[in-house]
Amino acid sequence: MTKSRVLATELFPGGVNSPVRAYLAVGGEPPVLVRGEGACVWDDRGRRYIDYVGAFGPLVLGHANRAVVEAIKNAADAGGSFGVTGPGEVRLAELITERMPSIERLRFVNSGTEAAMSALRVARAATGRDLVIKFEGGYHGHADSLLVEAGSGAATLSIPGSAGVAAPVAAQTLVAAYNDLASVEAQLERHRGKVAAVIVEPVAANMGVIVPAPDFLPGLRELTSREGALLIFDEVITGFRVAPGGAQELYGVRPDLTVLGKIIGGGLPVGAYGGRADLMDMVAPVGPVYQAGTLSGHPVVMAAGEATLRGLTPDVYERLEAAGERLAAGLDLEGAGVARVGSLLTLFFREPAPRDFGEAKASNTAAFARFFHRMLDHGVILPPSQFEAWFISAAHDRAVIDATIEAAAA
Ligand code: KE4
Repeated sequence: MTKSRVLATELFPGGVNSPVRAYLAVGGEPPVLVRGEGACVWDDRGRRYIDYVGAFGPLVLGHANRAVVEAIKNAADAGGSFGVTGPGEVRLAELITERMPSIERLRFVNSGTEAAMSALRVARAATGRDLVIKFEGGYHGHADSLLVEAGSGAATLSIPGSAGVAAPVAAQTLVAAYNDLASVEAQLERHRGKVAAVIVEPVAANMGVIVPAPDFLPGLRELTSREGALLIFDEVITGFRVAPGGAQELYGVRPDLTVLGKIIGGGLPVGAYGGRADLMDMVAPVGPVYQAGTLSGHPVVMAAGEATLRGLTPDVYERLEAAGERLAAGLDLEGAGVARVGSLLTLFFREPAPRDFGEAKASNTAAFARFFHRMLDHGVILPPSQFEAWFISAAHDRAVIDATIEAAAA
């Protein structure tokens, strides 16, 4: 174990500041990465890797994108956070609301977790109902009420829910099956008049990528409208990645509230929640829902987010789609199946690619772990779990994609 790892293990639980980084699902010692540029990262021994982690989604333009770095430098040079609304927040919010018209009003926070928990609070206040429905394998951050059979880190660590979540809190969260409208209808019927909201990753990405069945998202819209529950799209990963207006544009379904993160901060800590103006006017200081944050809307974060969204031009989306298509077609491995939406994909060690969490869980995770290390040895670094998505950036050009395909076939 390297010296820095020994020190890290003494300083942080498991030596990490987020569980998935400990490589428990794939074994071995994580590299110590010290530099990133474009589609690549370098470790402390100078080894180069083609990177499909991309900070788990935010770096859709690649590492150290010049426009993003310049924007961060200029905002930092102008001084820090002033404790009043600044022009950077307004500019980024304008870009977000232009591209996602379902968001009439929004509030910036500092993580996807904060955004999701705040959106649930608004939903409960707006409906006067206590229960929420999430999906098995869905991950919306680590707020108590959402760590109930969560996906992502929890699924990777095989912990259904989490220790420390009070039973009465967990009891307020119902679980349905992704791509199974009947399971949602059953929960709504069983708890008629008591469900405040259904929260869903419109493209599931925390059980690996699971593509929504054609009737799933429209069905959720119809069921929640009929039952007087709100529909919340968690677009922390899909937002501005799978289409200029996110999954809600791609699939043509308008949620009541949207949760955002990752890309809108250009790699810096960020989250946002927003939607119908009547709902967002429930939030303090206008309405009775309290939510606050010392560094919410920080000028440097807003500048990074604005530069990133401005860098997401039609041409870049075409490149992201072409790169995703080429990579998916090239990952032709025995016993493996690829699920993809745009520049978001997962290579599952099961065939065909799973349609829900149950099928995803049945993937051959040992085969994934072997593949992960083989790719690492060939200079490609993947998210260290079968239950994570690979993130392609605008910097992943044809040469990088073809080198990845070659490494996978080696
Ligand atoms: P954060 O609180 O980590 O900023 O966002 C939570 C979150 C909310 N919603 C979705 C759909 C998410 O994917 C996430 C966080 N994603 C994981 C990756 N699957 C972050 C990586 C990690 O936990 O270290």
